[in-house]
Amino acid sequence: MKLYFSPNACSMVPHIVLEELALPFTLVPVNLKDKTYSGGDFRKINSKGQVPTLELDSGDVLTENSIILQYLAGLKPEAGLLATTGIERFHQLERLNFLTTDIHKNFTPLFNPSMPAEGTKIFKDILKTKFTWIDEQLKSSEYISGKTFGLADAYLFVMTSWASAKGVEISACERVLSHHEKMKQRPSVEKALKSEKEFKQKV
Ligand SMILES: N[C@@H](CCC(=O)N[C@@H](CS)C(=O)NCC(=O)O)C(=O)O
Repeated sequence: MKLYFSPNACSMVPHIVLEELALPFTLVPVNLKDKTYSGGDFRKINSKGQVPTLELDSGDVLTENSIILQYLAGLKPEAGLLATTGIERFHQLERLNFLTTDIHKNFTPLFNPSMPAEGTKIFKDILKTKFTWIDEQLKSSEYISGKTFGLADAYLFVMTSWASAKGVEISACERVLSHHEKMKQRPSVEKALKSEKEFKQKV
């Protein structure tokens, strides 16, 4: 499999999951500004020009983070990154969906250099509310996916990294912050951070 990615982007989530599942994969960096990669025009791989994009050994190409994550979890269901049956599966997907939509997409304007300061404040305040909701959920479960590490935990790790990079005020979200510290200790997260940092240094 090939994971088309950009360092520190949301593609770090499937990167962590690939490491967690110990699946064989190659990382292919994409320049999101001009939509190019080592093979030329990235839009020929994913016409939306977005990462993550997963190219399977069959040549099939999957896009949309939550779909890629569910596909990967399904390759090794015994790893327990997503419940395979029952209502628990749907509760885990609820959390994942909240992270990929309500949280992720409210960060997008903060990456836009033409966003005026008033707009930035509005999105930061929205995000603070969303992280506070996540913090509340972590009162009753150690992981945002439930009793054990799951897909949503890898997603939350990347979103919390963005909160710190973009100055979203989440210092009161103590459980979110300790979740982040705990995630940093996972070998899969350590490996993904290290290799993305190496790619970033090369760019
Ligand atoms: N709907 C997509 C959104 C992915 C996304 O927003 N990716 C960002 C990087 S974090 C990206 O590729 N941005 C460049 C662009 O949208 O042109 C998904 O869930 O995978």
